[in-house]
Amino acid sequence: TKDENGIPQVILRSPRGASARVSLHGGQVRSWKNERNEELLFTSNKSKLKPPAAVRGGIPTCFPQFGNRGTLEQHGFARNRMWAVDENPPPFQSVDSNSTTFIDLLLTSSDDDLKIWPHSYELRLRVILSVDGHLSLISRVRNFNCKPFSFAFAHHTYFAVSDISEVRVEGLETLDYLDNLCNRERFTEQGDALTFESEVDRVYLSSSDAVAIFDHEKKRTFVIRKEGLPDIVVWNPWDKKSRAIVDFGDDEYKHMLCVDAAAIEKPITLKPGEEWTGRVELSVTASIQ
Ligand code: TA6
Repeated sequence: TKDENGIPQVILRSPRGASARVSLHGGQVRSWKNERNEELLFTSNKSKLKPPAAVRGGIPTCFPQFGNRGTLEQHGFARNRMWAVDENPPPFQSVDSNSTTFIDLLLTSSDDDLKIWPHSYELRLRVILSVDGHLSLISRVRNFNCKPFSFAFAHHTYFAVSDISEVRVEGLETLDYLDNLCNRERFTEQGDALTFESEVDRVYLSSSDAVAIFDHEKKRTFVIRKEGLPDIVVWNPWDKKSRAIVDFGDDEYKHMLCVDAAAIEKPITLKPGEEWTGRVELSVTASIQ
């Protein structure tokens, strides 16, 4: 189908009523709803929703760069390109196809992009919605070059929360992190859970456990499980930064939190013909707090 701007999109539905909406613009998950049709992802009311602008919300695919410390647009170009439906992808690792619905998308190097990032690649994304409404993203990057290339990667996930000051994140205890607010200096997390009372912009390193986001007011817990994506980005712009972001409402920071499965500290290097796979599974439960 097409969205309100005529952009092709695919809607996945689970038999119990959960759904996910994936846009070919950026290979971006734009919506993920639970069985009560509640929207679980945040999108700014001020976001422009059509190419070439980046959509400020949902789950942008950040490739081949994360952040804006590089030569490419913020978070790389993949999030701003039109992807294609991948009719016959090389077999993905086992996906239990009778208990899930999924869509395969593909982005390959374009002539224009080769001018700014001179590497031939195939980026494949499989978005999976399971029977019980879990959302999985499996990404694969293959090097079609004649020489190695390196890239950073993130599923930049904007979770919808009822009130950021009532949110707690667990699973990052004792990890080191790079603090974007202190020119990426390295610190160690001392707290026993992450709570929020000001801007946070960090890359937690080599987190292997699941990460849980407790939304106190909604009595809801998001759980993030991942493979092949060693880092976790945690970002809330708070009030001052929100005012500085043109397509972001001044008080929208209260209702969102980015927690991104990512590979940032150590970029991934692929030799010609090699392929990398990253996988993240998002689930949400009515939590007993
Ligand atoms: O660390 C996350 C981050 O790089 C923040 O510094 C902020 O720039 C944010 O991403 C911007 O993401 P957006 O989706 O708005 O481009």
